[in-house]
Amino acid sequence: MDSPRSRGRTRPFLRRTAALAAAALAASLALAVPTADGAVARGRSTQEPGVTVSLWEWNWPSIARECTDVLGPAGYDGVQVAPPQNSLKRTALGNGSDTVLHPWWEVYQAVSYDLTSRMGTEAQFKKMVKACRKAGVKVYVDAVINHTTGQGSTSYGGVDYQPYTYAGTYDKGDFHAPSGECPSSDGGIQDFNAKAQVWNCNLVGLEDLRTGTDDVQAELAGYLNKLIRYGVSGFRVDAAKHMPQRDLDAIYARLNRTADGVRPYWVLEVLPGGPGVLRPEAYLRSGDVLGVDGARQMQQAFKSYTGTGNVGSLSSLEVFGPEAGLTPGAKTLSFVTNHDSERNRNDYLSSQDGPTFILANQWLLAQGYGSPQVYSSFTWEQADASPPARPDGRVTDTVCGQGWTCDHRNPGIVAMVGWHDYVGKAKRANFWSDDANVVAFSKGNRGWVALNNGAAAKQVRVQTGLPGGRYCDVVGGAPSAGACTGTVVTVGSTGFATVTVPAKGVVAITRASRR
Ligand code: LM2
Ligand code: CA
Repeated sequence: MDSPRSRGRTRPFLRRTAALAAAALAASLALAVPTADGAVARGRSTQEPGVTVSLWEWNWPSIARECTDVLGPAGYDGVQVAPPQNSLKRTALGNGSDTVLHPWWEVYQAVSYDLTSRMGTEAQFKKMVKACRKAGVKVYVDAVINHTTGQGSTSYGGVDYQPYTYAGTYDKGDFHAPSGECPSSDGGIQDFNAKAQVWNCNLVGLEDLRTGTDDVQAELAGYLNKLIRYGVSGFRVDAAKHMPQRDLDAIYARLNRTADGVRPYWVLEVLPGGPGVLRPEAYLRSGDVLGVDGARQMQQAFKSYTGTGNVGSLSSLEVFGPEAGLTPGAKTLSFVTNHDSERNRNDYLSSQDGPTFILANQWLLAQGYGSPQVYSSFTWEQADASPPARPDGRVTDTVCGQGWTCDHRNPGIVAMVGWHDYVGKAKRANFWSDDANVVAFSKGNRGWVALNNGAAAKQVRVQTGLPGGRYCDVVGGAPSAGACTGTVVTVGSTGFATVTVPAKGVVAITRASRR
């Protein structure tokens, strides 16, 4: 099959021309665009992140290595990393059920914007970004900009703090609650349908920044621009639902272009639920959004035959996207799970679902809805558990299979990253299903795929949309020296093929895997 990099990458001799073209494109996007509420947002990058992987809470040296050794060669376009800013470091256990000194969520409590964190030092972060970019992998940062901390007084960066007082960064006037701008009785969010509370009160006690002020916006933009200077390409905006659109737009407008000369990617975490201005759809003007509802629908479809009592089937995903009530693909970062949803196993799939989880990721890559993101992190039993770490909380190097999941390395997923890249935005056609566990479809005349979420192999006879010939399955095998290492799919002169799709498996071919 064609090099999976052929789309996402520029060969070295093309880089200069590409950079010039990018700069021209960037200039054309620099026009100020007035928005509905009168604010002025600077134009956005039209870049989509392609296929990314979230290496959540991997330390920086491990991510650097992974970019070079695995992500670049496998054809991943980008990597999302955990919040790199200085954070809370707990010094004692709380009461009762609190048995984890350094829970994973310490990193979601921002203390300052120095980059000394559980994942490494500022120098290690910079090195990691450099190594990833060199491997052709862009870096996206989880940006905690809605709040600071809700507990503690000690941080990984050694900076001490007190409630609403962070020397050199913020004081009381920089927060909503002490400024009298949170309308709830206890300073927390009591009503998740009331925008003044959702935006201005303390989410689970986390001190809520006055993101509408010039001072706070300058501080946050300073942080994000530092990351951009280090080579970062964009941001997953944590708790974006807890900031008004106009604040997000104002912060975004202050951001510089990335090393590629384009506006940074900007994807907002806006959980579904809540009326009007609190809906994900209401944030599309301000950025892309996380595809949380899509992840939920995938769980319902994939879990139906595993005995958990859920209804639905793989064939129910024939309709997926806006027609199924989801946000538009071009504005969505799609995923099967993330660090929050994997802790909600009743509603979302996770690595613990084994082959079903792998297959769901393969399906998302095949379907091509949104910009798909694969997720690899650490294994846990307790929801609060720390990633593998030293006693002082600093995360240790990743060893796949030893406390770390690494599903992005699964050969079946890697193969579908290549297939996704090869078929590009070609339209889905020839959709076929058995009304239960098996679906098949083509993408334009670029490729064809079949997926089986059942417990038994199934033989299907379907239209592939491809010219007659012998094709190598690129998932169970690959083309090699004029032959196939795995299954051969024989397509007849009318485009039909008879194919056996393995249980919990995939068969995929492309124009380029024809022999
Ligand atoms: C997010 N998106 O909007 C993250 O994806 C999610 O993982 C974060 O919550 C949340 N927003 C805030 O950034 C996690 C975790 C919480 C944890 C917070 C802050 O799910 O449980 O809250 O990070 O570390 C913890 C305690 C909670 C306590 C709070 C403040 O679990 O009991 O609230 O700290 O001290 C009293
Ligand atoms: Ca807020």
